[in-house]
Amino acid sequence: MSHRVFSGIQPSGQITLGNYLGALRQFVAMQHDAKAFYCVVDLHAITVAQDPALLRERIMDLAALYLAVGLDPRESTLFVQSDVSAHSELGWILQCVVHMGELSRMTQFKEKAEGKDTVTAGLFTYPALMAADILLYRTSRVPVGEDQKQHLELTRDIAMRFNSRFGETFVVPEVMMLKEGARIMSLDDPARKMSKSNPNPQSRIEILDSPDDIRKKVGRAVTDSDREIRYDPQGKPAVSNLLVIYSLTADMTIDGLVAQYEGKGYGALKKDLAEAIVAHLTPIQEKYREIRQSGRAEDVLRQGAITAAQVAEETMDLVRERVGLGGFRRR
Ligand code: AQP
Repeated sequence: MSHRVFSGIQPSGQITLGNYLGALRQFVAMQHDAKAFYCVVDLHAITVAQDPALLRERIMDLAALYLAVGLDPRESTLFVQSDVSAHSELGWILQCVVHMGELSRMTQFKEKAEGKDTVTAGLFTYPALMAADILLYRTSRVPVGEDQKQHLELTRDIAMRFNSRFGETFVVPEVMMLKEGARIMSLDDPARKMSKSNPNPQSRIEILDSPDDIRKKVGRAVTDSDREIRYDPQGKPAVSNLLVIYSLTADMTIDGLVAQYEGKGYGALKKDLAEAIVAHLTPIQEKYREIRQSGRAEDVLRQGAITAAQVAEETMDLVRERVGLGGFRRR
């Protein structure tokens, strides 16, 4: 077992096709030949205000979805971030390693803070907690979408700085991004990525959307000015985005799709795309409902928290020793 894999998703809304195609599907593919840890990152979700009862529901929704898409608790450790307190502890230590200037350059912070009167300190220091999540498990590979690339680069810098200051402690992780699908764009604006917390629900397909909602949302998706169906992310970003989604959900090449729709209008493409998404998501939704009703996810998360905490504590013992912190509980 050569690789350690870690990744997470925030329970900050209903999971989108962007989260699924860019991240979640990679989680499933990577669990077979690695020791994998997949987390519901609830501490990240509270960097913006969350309703407590809704947050709890969304944690369980996301855990059930992890299982429904094919994450197997016999292969992957599935757990909730706040159940392993080492995440917060290492997050603090890494806040004392990362620089204000580095955090200020993070584009996700700038985007999320834009237009707000006030934002939490947690939103600003989020990348230090994310670095902690990853480094705790001595992770070598992190499957993520493109929006997380900058945070991953900072994680690597933090790991290298820590190692050079305190001695070899952390594995410096590699980012794993798909060539296609790493950045699925909004249906209403192809200049913005699809996001679960976008206030406009028409901007995204949610994994649990009904077939009718999927058909309506795809039907209303913006398209580009001329009628030609071709793959050109710069010149025709909206249609190119639809082609990427189509290719990934129907498992067809983009070239094959372009040839298939030559001379046909956007209407035909959208109609077939909606059906491809419905066909792809229906079995996942069926499994999800069954798992959600069974209460199985709770048992998985309970066991996952125990396994994850053991691994995380081993790392923390070393970190405390390296940094020169306390340690009296164990003496
Ligand atoms: N549009 C996207 N295309 C491809 N991958 C995406 N991811 C997010 N959006 C897209 C990837 O999904 C994983 C989980 O993301 P997250 O929950 O940590 O938060 P995020 O990256 O900020 O995603 P959202 O959906 O935009 O959430 P909110 O609205 O809560 O901030 C990550 O691997 C991410 O790259």
